[in-house]
Parts: sequence; C-alpha cells; structure tokens
Amino acid sequence: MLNFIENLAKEAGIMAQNQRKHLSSAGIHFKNERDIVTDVDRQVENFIKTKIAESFPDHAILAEESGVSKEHDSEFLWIIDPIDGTTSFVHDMPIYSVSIGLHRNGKPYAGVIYAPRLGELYSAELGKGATLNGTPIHVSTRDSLVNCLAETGFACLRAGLKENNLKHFCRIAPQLRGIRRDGSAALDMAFVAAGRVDFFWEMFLQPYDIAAGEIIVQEAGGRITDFQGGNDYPLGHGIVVSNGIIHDRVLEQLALD
Ligand code: 2AM
Ligand code: CA
Repeated sequence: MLNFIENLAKEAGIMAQNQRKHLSSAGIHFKNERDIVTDVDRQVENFIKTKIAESFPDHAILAEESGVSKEHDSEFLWIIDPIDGTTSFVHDMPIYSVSIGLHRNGKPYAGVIYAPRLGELYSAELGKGATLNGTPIHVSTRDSLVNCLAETGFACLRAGLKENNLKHFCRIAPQLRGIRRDGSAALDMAFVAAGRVDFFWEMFLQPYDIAAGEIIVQEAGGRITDFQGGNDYPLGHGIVVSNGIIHDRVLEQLALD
C-alpha cells in the first residue's frame, strides 16, 4: 500500500512541477480575493483521484478542490491536497507539496508528502516508522524555546478571519532561536517529523492540509494537539505539532492573551 501512495505522490508532484512551466494567468482562478486555485491543482487532483479509483474503487475520497467524492461505507478514506502551498507554487517558490493521507476506520493509517522542487519524499505507515527518501526520521530533542526553530502560518489571514495568529506570533517569535513561515502546512509538519523544526502551530487549517502530516509526525515520535492540548484539531481549535518535549511550553504560550 505505501509503495502505491509513494509512487502516486511522486508522479503527481512531477506533473505539478512540469505543468508549472505552462501556467499562465488564465490558469489561475480566485476562490475569493486571496485564495487562489490553479488549473494545475485541479489537474493533479483529478489524476490522483482517478488512480485511486482504478486501484481501490470502493474507497472514499476527500479532496481539497472537489470535496467528498464518495460516501461509501468503506473503512478507507483518502484525504488529498493536490498542491499544498499553492501561493508558493504560483509564485515559483520551491516549498510546495503533494499531500496524500489515508485513514482507516477514521484513524490515520498512512501518508506521503512529496515536494518535487526539494526532491523530498516523506512517508509513513501505521506502526512502521517514518522516512525521508527512504531513510528513517525522528523528531528533535530540543527542550527549551531559546534553542528551538519553529514554523507557523497564516491561513487565517487569507480566509479574512478576524481572530488571527499575529498575537501568538508576536509573543512567541522573540523567545525562539528562529522562526520560519514556509506556507505549506504539510511540509511544516514533515519538517517537525524530520527533526529540523522543533514545533509548528497554526489556526484554521483543514483536514486535507494535515492528513498525511499527521501519521508522518506520529510515526516519527512527535505529538499533535489542538491549542488546549486535546484532539479537536485542525478545525476550530488550531493545531500544535511538536517533538513532544517542548509541547507543553508551546501550549502555555498559546493560552496567554
Ligand atoms: P493551500 O496552499 O493548499 O491552500 C499556509 O498557511 C497553509 O495554510 C497552507 O498549507 C495552505 O494550504 C493553508 N491554507 C491557506 N488558506 C487556507 C484556507 N482558507 N483554508 C484552509 N487552509 C488554508
Ligand atoms: Ca491546496
């Protein structure tokens, strides 16, 4: 199964990278003023869905651009973001990815994130560990904020939401070694799994932004909660992804006003 997902994510990522060369302004559409989708997002999503349907016709699929395609009573649900980091993709910045997650009986079962411009394939299956380009990965061991490199994002700003992440950013950023805003929640989670980044937090993400990242982080030994330390993520309560050691310190900071 994992082999199938890895090959699919790679093929999809290479398709996205190749099609980027032919993207013109006519291929860029506005979901709203700030939220863009390209013809390539749709093409890659259709490709992934078709391949899954060919091999697993009974499985249900949830995809960013087309929603839930089938309400089967299948135990399997595929959760797809054809391009995570569409803004970077459009601007020809390299940090974007294809994210394919698979749930079994409502729980993360497998996931692959492929970043074609980075040449990086992150992959995990329940109970089998997480890998980057085939090499096992594990979260970091850094245990104080002053030694941490963090990632965050501002999906809330694009959605025009009043409750935004800026106050958290202003409070937490000065306490850290460094902070990055790379614009792909899937890759932000992969970077935590690989031990490069010690934690990541964001508000108002969607299930397709985090489905593949969730199993990859879990299998790499990390921890994922909402801002209150519970399991109600990503919808409504934000998401905190960490090496586990620094997690409670981050929750404390997010609880401050
Ligand atoms: P996308 O590129 O697939 O839209 C950046 O902060 C992260 O938030 C990216 O993973 C981006 O995914 C996601 N994002 C941006 N705007 C969003 C929105 N309105 N709803 C959900 N996710 C969003
Ligand atoms: Ca997307």
